[in-house]
Amino acid sequence: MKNLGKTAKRLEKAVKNNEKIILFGDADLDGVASSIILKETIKKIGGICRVYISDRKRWDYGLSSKAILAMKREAPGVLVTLDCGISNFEGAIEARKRGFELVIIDHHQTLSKLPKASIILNPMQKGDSYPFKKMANAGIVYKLSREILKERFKEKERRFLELASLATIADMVPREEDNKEMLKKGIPFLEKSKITALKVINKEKDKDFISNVISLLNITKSTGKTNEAYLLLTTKNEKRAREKVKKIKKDHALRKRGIEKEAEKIIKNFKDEDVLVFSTGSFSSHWGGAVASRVIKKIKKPIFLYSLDKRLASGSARVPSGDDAVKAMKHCSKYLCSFGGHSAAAGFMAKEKDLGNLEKCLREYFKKTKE
Ligand SMILES: [Mn+2]
Repeated sequence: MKNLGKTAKRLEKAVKNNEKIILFGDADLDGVASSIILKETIKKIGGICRVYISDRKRWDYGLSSKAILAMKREAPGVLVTLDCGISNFEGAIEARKRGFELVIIDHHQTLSKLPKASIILNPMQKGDSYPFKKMANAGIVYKLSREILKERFKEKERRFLELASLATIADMVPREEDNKEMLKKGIPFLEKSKITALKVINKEKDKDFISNVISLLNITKSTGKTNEAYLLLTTKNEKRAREKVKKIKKDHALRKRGIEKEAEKIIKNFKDEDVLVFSTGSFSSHWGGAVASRVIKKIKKPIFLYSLDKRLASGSARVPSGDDAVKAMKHCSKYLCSFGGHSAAAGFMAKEKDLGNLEKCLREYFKKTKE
């Protein structure tokens, strides 16, 4: 994989030279698992790093300028993005301006250009000959950790396998090749997990235990610098884990009702002649993806959902298999401030005044691809 060795060497050098390392992970389980694996890897070779988990509500998606501002007092240092960054052009410039050296570790599709970073580790980038492109980000970080720890990787292998497997399932990447191999080893470990929080969640030896964990932990509340999933997966204190699980379960039930209601509303209003659902709702922007996922299960059409805040729309796209949301947005990029993600699930930001044109452009694009 292009830059795997280079990234490992850069981090080893940073530890040796006592440089500050700051990890910036995406908010979902893949971002959280990636952050935990890399943090513990760096700790194992004697380094310390600060972890920030994206707070999409406060900072928008990914490595935004707002996120850089929130981390500015950590500069100078090596800032590593995990499960985000590949489409954050402004954030990359802002990071450099604030005195960070930027290392991007991401698995999302690359756009027509790459952000300015010191190193980019992403099998999707041009010139990367690694044959399998569809790992979760935590799957890439798992390989990076093995590269850094060498023989000592064994001591962490089980925990990292559990975390990376959880992320691989949560991110819904295809269960083929490297992913299949990982899950073959990882799932039996997960079912008898040694992670304190997972032991607490699996008290009743639930048969849907893994999907239960994912629905509880994939979207959790921010706690300032990190989020509830991060804190839960890193605590060794069983009592604290029990309390946190109880709270997360309560929030989750509430959120689930909100998401279902919103999805039902969109499904009810859907007019069959449409090739595309383009809609706004009262959901907060970080639920958009969950609502869209629910809607597309019923209505097998491309769906773009957004919520508006200060004339800026932030949204989630889901498209049926065979379609490509990122390609569609590349086609309509002049009406978008930013976008990125995977072919089946992606995110975007657009100015309110461009939404009409964006919708028109997307409708035309999908109509054409159906011809
Ligand atoms: Mn991911």
